Parts: sequence; structure tokens; C-alpha cells
Amino acid sequence: MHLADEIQEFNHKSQAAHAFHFQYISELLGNKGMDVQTIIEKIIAFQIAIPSWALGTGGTRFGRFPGGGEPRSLEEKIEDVGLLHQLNQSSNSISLHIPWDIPRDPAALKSHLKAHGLKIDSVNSNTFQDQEDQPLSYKFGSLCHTDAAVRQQAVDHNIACIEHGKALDSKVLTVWLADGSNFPGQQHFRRAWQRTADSLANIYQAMPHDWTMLIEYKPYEPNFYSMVIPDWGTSYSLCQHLGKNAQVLVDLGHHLPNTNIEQIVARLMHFGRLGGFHFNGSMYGDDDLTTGSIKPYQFFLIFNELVDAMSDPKVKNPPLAWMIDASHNVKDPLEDLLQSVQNILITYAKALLVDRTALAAVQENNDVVAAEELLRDVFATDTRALVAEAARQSGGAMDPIGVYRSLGIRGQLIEKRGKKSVATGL
Ligand SMILES: [Mn+2]
Repeated sequence: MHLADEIQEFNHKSQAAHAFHFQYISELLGNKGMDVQTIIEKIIAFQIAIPSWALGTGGTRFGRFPGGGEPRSLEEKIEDVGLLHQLNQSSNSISLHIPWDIPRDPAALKSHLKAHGLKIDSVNSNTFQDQEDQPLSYKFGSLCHTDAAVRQQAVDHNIACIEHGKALDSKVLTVWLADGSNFPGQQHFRRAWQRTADSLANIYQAMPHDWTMLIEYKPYEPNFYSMVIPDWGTSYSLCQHLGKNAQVLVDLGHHLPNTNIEQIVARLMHFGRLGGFHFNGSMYGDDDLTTGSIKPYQFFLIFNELVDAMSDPKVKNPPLAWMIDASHNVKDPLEDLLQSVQNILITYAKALLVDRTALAAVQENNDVVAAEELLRDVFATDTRALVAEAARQSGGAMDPIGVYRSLGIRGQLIEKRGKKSVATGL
């Protein structure tokens, strides 16, 4: 039986239970004057890119414990994302990492993508590690390096990424720099910023006019004293230096504990400079845990700001690139991604339920308790039936992980690819 038919059969089996939950939330929202079908259509339209490096089991510097059946090639990575998309109908693109996923035959790859209903999202450059055939080392930085020849090598690599992306119809280059210093005095802060800005300008100029450069920030790791781009302010300053096609990328895990990420998101959208989003879960730092697994309320508050700005016609922020950037070492990577997408959709759905007119009124009146209660009421609303209904209407599985497990898909992948196949990447 084909997977599409299997999905229909599973949906059919749980239809009665689903109808009960869906009826309840439909009445609840209907009584508040909301149109449930409009919300469902927004959930269906929300698509999250899957990074090619999240399809293998992640690890730490201490070890890696792959579960087998990992994709051995870019083609197999596309097959895995195609499988995810078939299950949840919400993962219609794949983000590539160069040089881990250099497309050898773009035409063949494009037809492979099309066959799976997918497209290429962003291309991601890598100047945080040395490649075997690379003449100069990034040990002391790439775009910020003191040696102009190293900077040029890193610029050329980013331009090569743009070329690979053009061949696959991508329109986004994501730049994350590991550049920084490990000890006080090692790096001159102002000169490092200026060299980075000049290098980025050379890449920006090589970018087609309809492309976007996303600049990601991170407070620490792999450098532990200073990072050249540690925070959103530095990313923003570089974007202003470059031009309107440069945007800040917020990665949820790239903040120090207790940072008010929802306020950062609101600020950047107010300035029209939020370009993309990397979803993951974080306890301490860049933990790359499953999205929404640790602080679901904070995640809701972030989505609340995103939806608030997206639904305000006065906000002139471009459409955002949504991507998962996580991979963990104790879960089946495909189950982890299915969980993450479900958590994102459930939280997005909650943010869609906020009565923005009522919230604005209590905010303007300084009614602290009413404002907080309004958000808490929405946060406590169970939106899973809305997400399940969106999946049902778009041909996906109402319970994607249930279907994945019942069909023994990991076992099939191990049989096909072997117990010891390990995906390229982190
Ligand atoms: Mn990221």
C-alpha cells in the first residue's frame, strides 16, 4: 500500500476521536466570533524548512550514537524530507549546507525535489571548519581574519554557495560565523567588526538583486571570550551597513539564558529587519533540543509577537524564512523533526487565537492583569485538534509520529541503507 493510502487509513481510524475534539474547539472559537476555517487555512499555509544536517543523529564532542538508516547522500536526504512532508504536509523545503551537500547534478536534483513536492530553501555557508582541500585555515577566523588572503578564501566560498543556490532556484544565503576570540586581548574588537563588514559587503555585491542574505548571531561557542557577531544588535548593524537585502536571522538557541527573545523579535520586525527564524529548544544555550520542549510559554510569547507584527499592515517586514535548526543525539532524527513541526504548528495556532483588539485595549489602559490573563487563556487552549484538522484537510497524517511508528519506517530505512550508515553533517 502507498504511504498516502496508509495515512488516509490511519486518519480514518482516529476520525471519531478527532471529530469530538474538533467540534469542541470549533464551538469555543465560534462563540468568540472567530472563523475556524480561516485559522486552519493559515496553519496549512505555514511551511517550515528542514535542514539537510538534521536528518542524521546529532552528537557532542564526546560522542555520537547513530541509530542507523541515516541518509547516505543528498538524494536520500531529499527522500527523508519528502517523507516528513508527506506525513505532516508542513515541511515543503530543504535547507542545504555547503560543502556537506554540494549538488553535483542540479538538473537531476531539481527533478528529484519536484517528485517529492519539495524546493530548496536557503543555502548555508560553512567557514567554521577547515575542509581537506582548503589551502588556508580558519583557526583564527574567516571573514574577520587578520590575513586578507584568508578573508578572500571565505568570501569566495560564500560566493560559491550563491552559485550552487542559483542552480537550484534558492534565493537566500544564510551566514553564521564562528569568528571570535577565546582570550582577552586576542582580537581587536573594532577592527574585527570592520573586516567582517567589508568581507560581507563583497559577498553581498555578488548576490543577485532578488536574493536575501540572512545574518545569524550567537553569544558564544566555539569562541568563549568574544564572538564577532554575538547579538542581534551586531547583526542589525551589519545589515544596515550592507543594504536592504540583508536581514537578521534569529536562532532560538543563540541567546544567553533568560534573554527576552520575544522583545528582540518585536524590535526587529518593527525595524523591518527580521528575515528568518531557526527553531529549536534550549535549556542553557545552543542545545539544539526539540522545539518547544523546554519553555513552551516563552515559545508562545515569541510566536505571539511574530503573529502580532505579521498581522499589522503598518509593519513593513518581509515574509520570514522558517527553518528548524536542531538535531539531537538520543532521538530518531525524523521523529524529532516531526515533533518539532507539531510543536511549532500548535504554538502558531495559539498565537492566531489572540484577540489583538482586546489585547491592545487593555494594554493602552494599563490593565496588567487583564492583559496577562488574555495571553494565559490562549496559552492554555488546546490547539491540537486545529493542527490535526489542517493535516487532514491537506492530506497529511493527523498523528504523524503514530503513522511513522506503526509502519516501522525507521526499520525500513535501516534495511535499505544499513545499520551503520551515517549522514554527513554535525
Ligand atoms: Mn541556526
